[in-house]
Amino acid sequence: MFFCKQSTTVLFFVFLAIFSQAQNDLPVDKNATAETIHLYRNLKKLADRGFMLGHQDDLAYGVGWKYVPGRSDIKDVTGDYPALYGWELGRIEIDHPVNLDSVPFDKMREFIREGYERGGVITISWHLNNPLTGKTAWQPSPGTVASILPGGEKNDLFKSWLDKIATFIMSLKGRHGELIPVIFRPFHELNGNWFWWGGKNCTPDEMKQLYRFTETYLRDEKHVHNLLYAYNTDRFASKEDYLERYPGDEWVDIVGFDIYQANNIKKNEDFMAEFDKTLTTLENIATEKNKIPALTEFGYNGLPDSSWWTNVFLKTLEKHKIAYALAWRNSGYRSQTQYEFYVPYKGQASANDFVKFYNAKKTFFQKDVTKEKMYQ
Ligand code: BMA
Repeated sequence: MFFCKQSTTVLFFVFLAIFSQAQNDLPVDKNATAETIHLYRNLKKLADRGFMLGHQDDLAYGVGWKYVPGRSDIKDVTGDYPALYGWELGRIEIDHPVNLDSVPFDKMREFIREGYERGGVITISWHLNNPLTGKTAWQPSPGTVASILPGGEKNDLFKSWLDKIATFIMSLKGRHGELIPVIFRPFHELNGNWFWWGGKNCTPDEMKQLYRFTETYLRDEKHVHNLLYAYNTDRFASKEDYLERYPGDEWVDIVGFDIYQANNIKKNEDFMAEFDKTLTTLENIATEKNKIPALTEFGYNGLPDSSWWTNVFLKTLEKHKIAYALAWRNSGYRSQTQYEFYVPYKGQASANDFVKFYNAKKTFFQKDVTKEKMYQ
């Protein structure tokens, strides 16, 4: 009897400890809104069972169509929407009414609300112009990052750009007036050399400072509390390589990377080996740091391999634990040889296989994620 009582007491404290640990597991913004905290915790739980499939600009356009209410290439193929919606804020900083991929910001706000109301999750990237030169994100210039840090000649300009980001993010509201949580992934692919903020275009320390400055400014000056922050590299070689520009555990909720397969079916094996290795490293980092692992962008442009979804992508991913995978945009055909799409449209070579991928146990699309109630 005595033993029973004792073990019941022990069990009680074990449960209490587990419960309070879960309750203490907060995003890096300790004042995040209730919905944002729920999203953070639910993303972690979901990753134990599978991953959400996302698509950039899914509701805005697809291959051969633009702005058809309710349409989505993923829905045309599977009958269901993606679970995650990617959107892009490039050019909001220069007060353009449309982003760099021609999506009007007013329409984007409506699409974001639509996806959220269906229970979907929102992630946002920002290919912001070069603040030092006024050129695009892809035109680096020495000293750009240093120029926007405090004390730099463009710090005020950069802050005015962040003001615009804050205004947009805080204009995203659900039916009850609540702020819509957003996974923000600023300065993505930050180990590559193609963006002004990336790779050799600044020092690791400058990047860390920029990440922390951006977050502090949005959170503490602008009082934005509906963001989860994703740290987002491109492909990487090792844990050290991945963490070279990492701003620190207190600045990051989600750890992710972007990866694209080169257009060559014969290269499937090479891609799978690299993808597998990179995912393992990412998972180890996420576990060690108690962060959410994610595939922040992926794609195989043109999808020439009819069984790529199950034979290459899912085959590799199902061995791993990530919360979501975001496919890049379906901007369509510019000519027969110039095209850009990363999910199939109706009739495309990989469409049947994508339906198999949709039906797989580990993949979450809109109907699955609605049931998950990510914001409660
Ligand atoms: C790139 C391409 C471009 C696009 C940019 C920003 O990968 O899709 O066409 O402008 O992303 O969204």
